[in-house]
Amino acid sequence: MSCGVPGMEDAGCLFLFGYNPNTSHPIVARRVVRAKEKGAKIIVADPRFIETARIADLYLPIRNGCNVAFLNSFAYSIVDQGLVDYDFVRDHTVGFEDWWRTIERYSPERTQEITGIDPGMLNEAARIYATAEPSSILCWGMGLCQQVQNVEAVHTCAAIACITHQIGKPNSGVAPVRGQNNVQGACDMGALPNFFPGYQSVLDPEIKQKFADAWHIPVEKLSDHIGYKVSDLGHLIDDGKVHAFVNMGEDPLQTEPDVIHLKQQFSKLDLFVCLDIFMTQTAAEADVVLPATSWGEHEGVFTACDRTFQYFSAAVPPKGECRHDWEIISDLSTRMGYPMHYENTQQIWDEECRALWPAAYGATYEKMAGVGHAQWPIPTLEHPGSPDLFAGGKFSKPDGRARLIAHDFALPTEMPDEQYPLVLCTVREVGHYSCRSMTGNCQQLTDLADEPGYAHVNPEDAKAYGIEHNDLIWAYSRRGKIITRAFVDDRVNKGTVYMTYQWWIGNCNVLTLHHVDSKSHTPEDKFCAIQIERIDDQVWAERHCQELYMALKRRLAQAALPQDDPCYSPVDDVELLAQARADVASADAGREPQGVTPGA
Ligand SMILES: Nc1nc2c(c(=O)[nH]1)N[C@H]1C(S)=C(S)[C@@H](COP(=O)(O)OP(=O)(O)OC[C@H]3O[C@@H](n4cnc5c(=O)[nH]c(N)nc54)[C@H](O)[C@@H]3O)O[C@H]1N2
Ligand SMILES: Nc1nc2c(c(=O)[nH]1)N[C@H]1C(S)=C(S)[C@@H](COP(=O)(O)OP(=O)(O)OC[C@H]3O[C@@H](n4cnc5c(=O)[nH]c(N)nc54)[C@H](O)[C@@H]3O)O[C@H]1N2
Ligand SMILES: [Mo]
Repeated sequence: MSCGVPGMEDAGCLFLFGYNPNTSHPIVARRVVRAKEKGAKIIVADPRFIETARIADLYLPIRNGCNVAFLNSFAYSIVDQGLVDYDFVRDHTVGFEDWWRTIERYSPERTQEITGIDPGMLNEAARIYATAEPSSILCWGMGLCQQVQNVEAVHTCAAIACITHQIGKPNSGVAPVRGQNNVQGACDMGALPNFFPGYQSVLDPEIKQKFADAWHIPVEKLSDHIGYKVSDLGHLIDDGKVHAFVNMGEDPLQTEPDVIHLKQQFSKLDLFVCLDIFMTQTAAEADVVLPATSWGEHEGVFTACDRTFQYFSAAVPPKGECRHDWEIISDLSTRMGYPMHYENTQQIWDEECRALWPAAYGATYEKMAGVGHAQWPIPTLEHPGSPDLFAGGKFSKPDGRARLIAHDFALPTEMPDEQYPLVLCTVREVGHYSCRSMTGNCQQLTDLADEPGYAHVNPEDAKAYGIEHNDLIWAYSRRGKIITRAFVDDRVNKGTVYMTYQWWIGNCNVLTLHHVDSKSHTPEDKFCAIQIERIDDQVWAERHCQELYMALKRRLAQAALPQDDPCYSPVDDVELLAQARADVASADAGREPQGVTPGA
């Protein structure tokens, strides 16, 4: 983010593009409400009428999968209405003429058929955004990122901020609001295939030498190529390029697209190791599971989405065999031939981060003590930290100028057709978290909403398919078929079904397409083609869901037991399902099965 989260309150306009903070980031959502209270204009562009749309000054019901067409028109409208800050463009950017040669083909009238947005409304949004005082912030989330044209859309958002000079001054600019509490931190610390900590290229000879010296190894020991991305793992196993996989704090068999296929690919691994705090569906397939400590049992530093480092401390000591992730990594490294010894996290922070990344040097544990924090760039011990990344319009290219880059619009990869006439868009809901290992094992939260989860369907679509609220339905795509529960919802647009990706039984990632964009290799989770169908025998369907759920829980419980435990009995999925079926039948004897209570 070019700005800080607290400063969002003081912007004159917040434009939320494919981002649903009320559900995904309640702390940011609070800032949006405060900004509104202080007089900011709120614009929302989302195919769903999300909660923030209720307080928006302008809600743009954009169609699914057309972001680049929309953003190009938004940029066109800014130029067309004479809202460009040409002085800023001249002094701080490069490439305006070339950029305009693409953008000039996207008048709002021409894109209306693609985006569904009325040109008058689009012009008004562009005017509010470009003229807002003292600043505007363009926030985006997964509605932009999990699309085949995600990098293209980011380029256009950045260009829009530059041509209007809504960047490079306090509380302005671009806010890609990172997903989890420490996604930004994982990237900062070099958990990326192309960077060492601090976004320092793994291919730059000088940087390699610096890291080799710090790690006391010859520079030739450092790899001379960029690593692999997790979204490519399946093909890489198929191609014989990956034989072993150490998976740390992810549940790819729940959260990657096209999971049935991925599971087959994982079965070909020679060695599969998982570090997790729960027995997930992925961990259940592993050869070795290394139990890690949870957030309440360890301490360290997170980076928030706005580049703020925050220290957090442990509340309770680790239990049983659990060990800190950093200790497990150190031991793995030592046993693989590179001895790694750290006393504590502060030593790791000082030696691996502050000493090697100049922009983090001033972020000491002392500064972060208590509720303290440090926002990078923070190059010296005296530096106060930098809420505004591009202050004064100085950008990170060698010449200090931003590059304006435009792209033509392209359609999503799998468009609906006669056989699969609906779009599946996968999103989040407030009561459950990602793979659900954490929230799904919490009774209060499963009481709110539980398996098989929900598919949100527009009332007109529901009527056309003969589906009523709470009916169990089939949903299928070219990849697979699942059972789920219909949630008839007038906040979602006609023609698109919305599912959240955390349900184990109604798992939308059985349906999603494994297609990644060419630059960042992010899966196109927001768009694929599906079909739905009401299940005739609802009594059977309710029972079937309970059986599947019970069998899965048993399988995971078994997988968590050591093989010498008296309760351990290796059984296959077919046997487990038969057992679960018998249990559900006996529990049901003499009464009608109860449906799962839908969430509020
Ligand atoms: N409760 C809860 N909170 C979470 C999570 C969770 O699982 N549960 N997950 C965390 C993670 S990992 C992340 S990354 C963040 C993500 O948080 P968000 O970025 O808010 O993620 P989503 O809800 O997936 O998508 C945002 C919005 O994009 C819209 N959208 C879909 N398609 C399009 C499109 O074509 N164009 C536009 N303009 N919009 C579109 C959707 O309708 C949705 O409202 O949330 C984090 N917070
Ligand atoms: N269809 C669809 N799929 C999606 C998305 C979507 O919008 N639609 N969103 C994608 C996005 S943005 C994301 S970020 C991913 C998230 O996907 P995942 O990263 O797979 O999901 P999480 O629930 O975040 O997984 C965290 C895992 O880490 C474990 N864990 C928690 N704390 C610790 C710890 O301290 N140490 C260790 N070792 N383990 C720990 C948890 O038990 C859990 O199993 O899902 C992606 N998948
Ligand atoms: Mo995420």
